[in-house]
Amino acid sequence: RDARMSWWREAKFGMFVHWGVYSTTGGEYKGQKLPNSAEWMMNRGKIPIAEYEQYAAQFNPTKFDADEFVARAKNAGMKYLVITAKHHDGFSMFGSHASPYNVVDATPFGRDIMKELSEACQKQGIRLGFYYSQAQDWHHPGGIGNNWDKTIERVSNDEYVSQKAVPEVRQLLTEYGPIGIFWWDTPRKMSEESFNSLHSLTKLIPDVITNDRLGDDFPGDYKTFERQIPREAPVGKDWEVCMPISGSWGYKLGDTDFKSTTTLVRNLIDIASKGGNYLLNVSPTGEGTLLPQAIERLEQIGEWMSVNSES
Ligand code: FUL
Repeated sequence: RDARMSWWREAKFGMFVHWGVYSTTGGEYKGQKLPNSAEWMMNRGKIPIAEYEQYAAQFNPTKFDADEFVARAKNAGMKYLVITAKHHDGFSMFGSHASPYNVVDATPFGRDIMKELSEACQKQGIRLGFYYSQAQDWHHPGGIGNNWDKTIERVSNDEYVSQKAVPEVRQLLTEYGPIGIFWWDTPRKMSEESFNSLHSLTKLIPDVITNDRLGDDFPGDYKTFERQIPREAPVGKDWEVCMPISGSWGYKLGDTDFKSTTTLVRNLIDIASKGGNYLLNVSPTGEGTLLPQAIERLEQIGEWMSVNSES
């Protein structure tokens, strides 16, 4: 385990990326600002599945350039990148073989974003990780979380896991080059069989590291803290703090809550000095680029890093 964790322990700083269909409207639904982070748009707006699919049909981030994107992380001193391969809305940001509701088959863009990032990461020596919402899936009739769309005929959660989550996780782990991290999110009650089938997939790849959000009985390799830096480091545990650079994880139109560069650097020092990692989230827009506020901060952190870090 120590051998597997060593690069991660040294990495200290990574980029988290929340990007999906919700980014096209900046989290706004019919011109309405919704509470919570933008990636919760479908849930907050109680948007029917068929209607939300129309946003996918508009997803066309033609300004996205994986090499440039990864270079921004690298120049900020980040050593790894974790991106939402599938968030709670159920939309797969890669050419899924298990669900046609994906970026290659259901958008005008038609490009496999995860593949492009994987290639760029390999070229630039950045480790790639995938965020995957294994329990909540508001699109699949067996996924957890969508209790507002009454028009769909429900199937069992086991069916969702075996037909969508398991094959997608397997595909992500085996067809996208070396994967450093598998980042589970929002654990919910599932059958033991479902848990085990997901868990055993990550075990197939001996090097892959997981966080602690698959389920209560699966501590993973490290503990995730969300938005908050612990006052004291957890004893005898690896840990990471994930935090959005602004107020929202997904791109939110009119977001003015960007943290200052000073705050971000202080957070990094605070976390690193306690032995943890900092996973700082940025939010590409529907066009596939970052807002100038994020770019500026990443560049300033990079300047600070080049003066103050060893490598
Ligand atoms: C949460 C999710 O519900 C948020 O949307 C976000 O992905 C965050 C990192 O984890 O619990």
